[in-house]
Amino acid sequence: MPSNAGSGNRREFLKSAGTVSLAGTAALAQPLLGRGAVSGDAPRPASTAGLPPLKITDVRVIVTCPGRNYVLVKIMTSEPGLYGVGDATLNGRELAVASDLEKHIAPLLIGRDPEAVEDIYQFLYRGPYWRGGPIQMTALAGVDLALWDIKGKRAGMPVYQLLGGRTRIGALAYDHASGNDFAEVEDGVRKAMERGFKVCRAQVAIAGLQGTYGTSARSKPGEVAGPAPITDLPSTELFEPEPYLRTIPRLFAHLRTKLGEEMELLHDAHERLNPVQAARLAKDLEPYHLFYLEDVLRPEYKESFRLVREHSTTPLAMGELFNTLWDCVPLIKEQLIDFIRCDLGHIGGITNARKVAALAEAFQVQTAWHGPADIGPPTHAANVHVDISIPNFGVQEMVFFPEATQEVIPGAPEFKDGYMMVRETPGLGTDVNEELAKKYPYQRAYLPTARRKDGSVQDW
Ligand code: KDG
Ligand code: MG
Repeated sequence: MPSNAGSGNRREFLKSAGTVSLAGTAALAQPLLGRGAVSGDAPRPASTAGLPPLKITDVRVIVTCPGRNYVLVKIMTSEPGLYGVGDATLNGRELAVASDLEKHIAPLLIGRDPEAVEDIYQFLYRGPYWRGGPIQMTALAGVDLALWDIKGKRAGMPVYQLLGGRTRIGALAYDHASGNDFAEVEDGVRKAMERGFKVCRAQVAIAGLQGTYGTSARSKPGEVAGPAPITDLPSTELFEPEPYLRTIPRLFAHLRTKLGEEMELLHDAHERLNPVQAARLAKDLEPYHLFYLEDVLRPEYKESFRLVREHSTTPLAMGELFNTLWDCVPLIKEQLIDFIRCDLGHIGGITNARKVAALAEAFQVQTAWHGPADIGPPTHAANVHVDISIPNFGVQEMVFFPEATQEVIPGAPEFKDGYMMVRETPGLGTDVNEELAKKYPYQRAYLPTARRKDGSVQDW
């Protein structure tokens, strides 16, 4: 499989090859903007910076389970050895996205100019008439990341350079600490500190409630982000707001008493509260100076953030369940949040994330892109390329991928002294080993679900 290395030489070669092959052809005689070659294609130039025109020749969708399910998109081009790899993983609905890509999106891409990244984004977002939604926007993200990867490789530059160049050395990263009691969580935060993290998320099991969000997937602090247990059908957890609301402020009181003020701490409420409960939690957590409190409300209830804001100065973060730029507008323009936490893999990729970041910049909101284990290394790489090239980056959630994942999908950003670093290779820096991927076939898996004690459905 061709590697990123040497693409500079390839570029030089193609520049000269392009000049030769185009000479005397009709392409040179055409005006700069000719008609597109495929249905609905953008007007395309006869050449780009002396390189011959490029076409998408194939779109491969790779579904693999090296520890957990991932969906990768590999876009092949007419330039020998030049391809891009994107990630289109949507936890629990992987096959729906894979099918959207294979059946609906791939035929639209063949023959198209892969360099027209924004145009392809617009075409795939507005073209089908039906907009948004996690399945469509995850598929779009897979395509978008692969196209940025191609663009970077063709330019001979890491993607962050194409986004404007470095604004910082690396992306401040946060780790996850969880446990069955306060002492276990404290131990997890200490381990994170020892490894160089300056920010850590803290989640604790709630006594009497089995399987609280954030505590079951990885009970031992310091381990790699373990896969959620692969079960044929979803598990059911139990949630009651009152014990949760009593426990979490006590957890942070414990952590501040034991660890002091130096370590930055945050907490994910995971969309489980109603407005007045959310306001109470934010208020009760004020003395412990969280870096932020995440997802206190469900994404449907954006206006309820006003109530939370009125009652507390705890910084708020929201956004992993948003799918479009317009989902972000209400919270950002009223400064109802401090951190926008979209998932690049579910909001259409880098092309849309840049716009979200720019919108946020105008309202003093910082970014904190979602970075869990259930999105693949190309999305983690994309996160960091954006993080290190924008002015209003806040913090980056990160995971350490298990060995099998690293072998199948190499190139995830590296962790160094509390920061995430992308590789300095052209493109995103990630790849997929298609042969190895075949050894790990898809396994049906669901996210857990949750219910209240009376049996009614609860957000997990
Ligand atoms: O698939 C769901 C996870 O991505 C989500 O539960 C993780 O909330 C999450 C976080 O903040 O990482
Ligand atoms: Mg979250």
